[in-house]
Amino acid sequence: MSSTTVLRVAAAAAVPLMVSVLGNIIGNTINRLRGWRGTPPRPPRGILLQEMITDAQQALNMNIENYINFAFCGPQNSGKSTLINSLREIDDTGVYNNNELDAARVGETQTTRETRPYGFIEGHELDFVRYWDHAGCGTFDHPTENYFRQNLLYAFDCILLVTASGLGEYERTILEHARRFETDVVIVINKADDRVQSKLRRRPRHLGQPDVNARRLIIQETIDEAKASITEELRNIQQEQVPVFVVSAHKWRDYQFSHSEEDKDLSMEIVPMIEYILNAAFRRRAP
Ligand SMILES: Nc1nc2c(ncn2[C@@H]2O[C@H](COP(=O)(O)OP(=O)(O)O)[C@@H](O)[C@H]2O)c(=O)[nH]1
Ligand SMILES: [Mg+2]
Repeated sequence: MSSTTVLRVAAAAAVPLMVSVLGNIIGNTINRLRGWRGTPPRPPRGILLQEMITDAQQALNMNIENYINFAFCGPQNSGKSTLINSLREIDDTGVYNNNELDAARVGETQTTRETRPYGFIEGHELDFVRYWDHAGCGTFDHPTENYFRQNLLYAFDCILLVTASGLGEYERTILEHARRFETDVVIVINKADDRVQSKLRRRPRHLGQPDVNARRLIIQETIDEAKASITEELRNIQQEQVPVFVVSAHKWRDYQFSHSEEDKDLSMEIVPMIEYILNAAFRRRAP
């Protein structure tokens, strides 16, 4: 076949989806969920589906039928905006039209003042997914009883509770309400690259730079230690079923550009985290 024939065949067929770095690893999970675009998530008991659809539209301008929506909550500075950017495979400077394709603003002086969605360009294989940078999370110590309901957190397919340390009052309240409103939630321990760095600094000099196996061992230790303390806290509040993912938003972003195995290893549990939330969305939408 000549190259012009190939071109003509490609043009006649449906436009192929852009395959992302993530798609190369968990393409099947993405495609399976894609088929459920158009089916809204199941509402929690006591809330009518139509009411949930309308409320989400009116309060947040959120379309829960045609998009899969994930909420990123957690204290300021835990890296929510950075994580959203890295999952969208852009750096922190990407600005398009001040719309939902912009980069989420990162850093202390550019905090999120309003809850807003970030998406993908049409034709990207994740173009049916919206990541919501949730405003106001963790800006107060004692979220009110109505916080979850007022912010319509139950209308999201899954909540990602991002923290760089342990569980405070805010996180515990979100967990409790998520259980009450039958909404999936995961805990994301971000900035784990910092923990690896401190471990490396403590490594005896005579051992030199770690090789691949030593590096992977250090990473696994970091993940295990970070999880052990959170798991203990979760057990104390009878929430041990909540999954915990230890990640580095920075290293996942680096990996988009470097494609180096080292960056991928150091991004830690980013891929299992995404796979988990996509499956959570699937469970909530598929009958
Ligand atoms: N070391 C490290 N720093 C991070 C990571 N993610 C975010 N940060 C830094 O943490 C700070 C706060 O990030 P930002 O995304 O604005 O947090 P937000 O307030 O939760 O949205 C910024 O200086 C980021 O560069 C990470 O994975 N590793
Ligand atoms: Mg932010």
